Amino acid sequence: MFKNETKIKNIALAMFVAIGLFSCGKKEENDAKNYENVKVEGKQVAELTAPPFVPKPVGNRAATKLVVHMEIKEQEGEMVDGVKYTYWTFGGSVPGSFIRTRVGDEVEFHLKNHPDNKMPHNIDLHAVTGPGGGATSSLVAPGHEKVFNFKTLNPGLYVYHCATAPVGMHIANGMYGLILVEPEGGLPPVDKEYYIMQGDFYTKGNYGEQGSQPFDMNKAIKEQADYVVFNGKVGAVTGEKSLTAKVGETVRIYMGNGGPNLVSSFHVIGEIFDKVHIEGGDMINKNVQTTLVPAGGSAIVEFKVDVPGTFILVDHSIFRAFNKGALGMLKVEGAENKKIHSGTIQEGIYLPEGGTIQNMPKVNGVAKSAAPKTLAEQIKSGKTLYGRTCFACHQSEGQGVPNAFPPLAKSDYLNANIDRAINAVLHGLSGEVTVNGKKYNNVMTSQNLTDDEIADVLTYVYNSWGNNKTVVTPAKVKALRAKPVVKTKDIHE
Ligand code: HEC
Ligand SMILES: [Cu+2]
Repeated sequence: MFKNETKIKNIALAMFVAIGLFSCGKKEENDAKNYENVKVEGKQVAELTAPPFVPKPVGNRAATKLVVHMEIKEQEGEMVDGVKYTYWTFGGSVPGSFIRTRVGDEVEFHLKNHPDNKMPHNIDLHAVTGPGGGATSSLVAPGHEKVFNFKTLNPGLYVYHCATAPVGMHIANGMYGLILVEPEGGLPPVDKEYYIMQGDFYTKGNYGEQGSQPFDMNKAIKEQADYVVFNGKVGAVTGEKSLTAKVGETVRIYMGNGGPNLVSSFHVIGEIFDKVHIEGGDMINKNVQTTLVPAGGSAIVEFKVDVPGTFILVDHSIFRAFNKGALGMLKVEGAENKKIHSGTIQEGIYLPEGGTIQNMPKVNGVAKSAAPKTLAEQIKSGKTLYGRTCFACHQSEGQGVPNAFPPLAKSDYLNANIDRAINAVLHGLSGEVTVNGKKYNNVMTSQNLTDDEIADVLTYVYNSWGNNKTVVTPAKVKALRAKPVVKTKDIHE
């Protein structure tokens, strides 16, 4: 009896689910059908762009026959200063060329494998309805070209990638990109559009190990990425290569994730996404802090920039950002808006994250001095302070982290100018600096320490790891603190 009742319930449930699925499936089929029957007008060659740029919007144009010429190139590039890596690319960049289509377009895809390449490749476009997303019809040997056609039936932002065995290896070497299928009439216009794609890389040597670094299959299988980057390399979207916008503009980022393994928690420090096309589809979420971009997936994010400054793009799995490369920059120029952001010591670029992580409780900087300390006492207290504040970035032996945090050990920058070092701790430091011949372009937050503490910690640093044994007195720090902040390129970019 009891058993029977459950049975009936289960049958009812199954029917309900079946009807639900059926009707849902039917509707989607109708939508896709609509586009299947859209007539195309004329023929044009698709504009392709390398990241971080995207081709012109489709606007109001009718569906057309769109010819895509995509060339595969295996080429050496630089993962980070001094680290060479052989990338396999669609169109000569990682991620590959951005393809922009309209729903209903008939795409004639020419996939060319450069004669100098060593491997066969193909392409699986997630925007394609059909076997392998095109992969089964596009396998192409070096020195050959394959042509296949498809019709775009579903609007959205789609990943494409190589799907030649071993698939993971082809993707890990950079073989992915984005294809946008705009809806009829195009996406609403915005002021700036950019193309960013995350990828994880696996090398024989660890992060920053110099020289030519081959792909490491074992690390890839274990998902132990040495590099997690935006647009194929560390620093592809920082410094001179930062994205730019002006106050008041709306920025749209086409964000993809090639993987092969890791999902991205995409976040822009100091901004809130006004709109997110979740997973690159139709559904729009609003007022989002961090959006998840799956491996082999995408998102379209939009936000208006209201205040000037440098906004940092990160994968909020935050060690990836600060230690593996998943960090980009958007530089916004224009007038301050004190109502939205008051702007404090560091002109407000970075405090939401860096500030809360690193700041010690605010003190007013007045030295509560007792008797002056001996050098040994200063070093002892400085060592403790170092472990509490500087250690996180500059590391235990002052060795720093390649391409992220400059060394304090034998640092020519430190040893050359004491005032400058004191100012860095007092006011923070951002913009490009060169330490021991290597360039850094990152943000050090101000440290909120008293004059005594700054004197001690710098004395400790100067008397360790081969530095020049300077003794920094609280009086010297006090004198510098009293001076107005000079907005040089070092402090303010
Ligand atoms: C949040 C990470 C972080 C912390 C904490 C930090 N720094 Fe820095 N520091 C940096 C970064 C990043 C730079 C380079 C800034 C740039 O690129 O403009 C830097 C640069 C410096 C420099 C100049 C460059 C060099 O290597 O000689 C000195 C000196 C320095 N820091 C000292 C300190 C001291 C002392 C402390 C602790 C009181 C400290 N920093 C805490 C991140 C940090
Ligand atoms: Cu391939």
